[in-house]
Amino acid sequence: MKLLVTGGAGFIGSHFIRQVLRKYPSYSVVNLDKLTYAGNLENLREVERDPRYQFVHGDICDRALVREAARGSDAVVNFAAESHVDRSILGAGEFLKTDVLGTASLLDAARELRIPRYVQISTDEVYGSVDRGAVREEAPLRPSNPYSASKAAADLLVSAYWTTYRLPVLITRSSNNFGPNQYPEKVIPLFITNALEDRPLPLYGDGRNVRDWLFVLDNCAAIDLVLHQGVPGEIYNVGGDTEVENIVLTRQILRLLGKPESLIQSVADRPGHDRRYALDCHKIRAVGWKPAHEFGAALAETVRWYREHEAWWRPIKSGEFKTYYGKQYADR
Ligand code: NAD
Ligand code: TDX
Repeated sequence: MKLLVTGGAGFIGSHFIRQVLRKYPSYSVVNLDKLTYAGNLENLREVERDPRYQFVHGDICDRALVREAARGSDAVVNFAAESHVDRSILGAGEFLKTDVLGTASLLDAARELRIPRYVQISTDEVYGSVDRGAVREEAPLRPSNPYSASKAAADLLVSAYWTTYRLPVLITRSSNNFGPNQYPEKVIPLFITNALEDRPLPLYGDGRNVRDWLFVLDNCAAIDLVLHQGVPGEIYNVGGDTEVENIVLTRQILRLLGKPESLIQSVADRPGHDRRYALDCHKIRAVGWKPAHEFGAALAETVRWYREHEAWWRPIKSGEFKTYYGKQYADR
């Protein structure tokens, strides 16, 4: 099988590429990535000399390039996105371009080239905040912030290409991923690396918002399953079955690092902050997937990885990164 993976230099995409090349000796992967601030070819060192792997530097909005990169592919797996909620609150422009128009460009290429499978990597955030219970795939989309609105728009477009053209599309909507190689703007790597530097951990609002945590390798296994066994036109929720309040998560990280709770700094809440996400995952469980990693052990492994890979995250947390947080968040 020949795969076109987009956004493969980011957090989840790079794990997915490494997992696929390890598991399927006969597969090849073309990775099309723009290398935005979140893209990092360090994440792909393990495979960069593998003759089955090819990197193409470019934008999924570039329709001519996408068509060239996709030619001959058996499937497209689209991870490429602007992915951070706080950045989308500062400005939605890039989110609309990449998440919506970029998805449209990939769908048109898949349609034109008659690619037999298209997998869209989406998120639990498209359902908006879930007060009680858990949402199924048919639930209405009620995104709360520009990021989730752009992802919801992309999902609707993907589904429309099934309804209108019978393009064989599949969508996965996962809960919050964590693990090695996650850009340290997301809460778990931000808090681990801040704590390692004895810097404050900026906890939004009352710290009681709930996220359902999923280890990145479990998400990659779910995407693999949907790619191979999913039913075209269908959407699959992928949750970690581990709901944790942010304050509990924060204390757990500090405990793992042996750092004091005095590092916790309450800051103003994120505007439009979703209180809770919760997915009903019966559908993908019926296909044969469930998370294989226990949250506590996976969090400890993640903490260990950041402790042992300062050379990966220290350069990221200097320069532009510092300015971004210094100006926009820590000091507000
Ligand atoms: P990430 O921000 O770490 O990586 C995104 C990648 O996409 C980067 O390599 C970046 O360079 C690339 N990219 C951005 N714009 C591009 C463009 N226009 N053309 C080509 N490449 C471009 O993101 P992630 O956390 O790995 O998330 C991957 C996907 O999974 C996203 O679609 C995201 O919405 C979704 N998702 C993420 C989570 C999570 O918790 N991280 C949860 C659910 C869904
Ligand atoms: O500094 C912080 N302080 C804080 O309290 C940050 C960055 C976050 N938080 C809170 C906000 C959320 O309740 O932690 C929680 C998690 O925040 P993020 O890591 O920014 O993730 P979230 O907003 O939940 O979105 C994530 O999950 C769904 C990913 O970034 C998305 O790409 C994915 O679609």
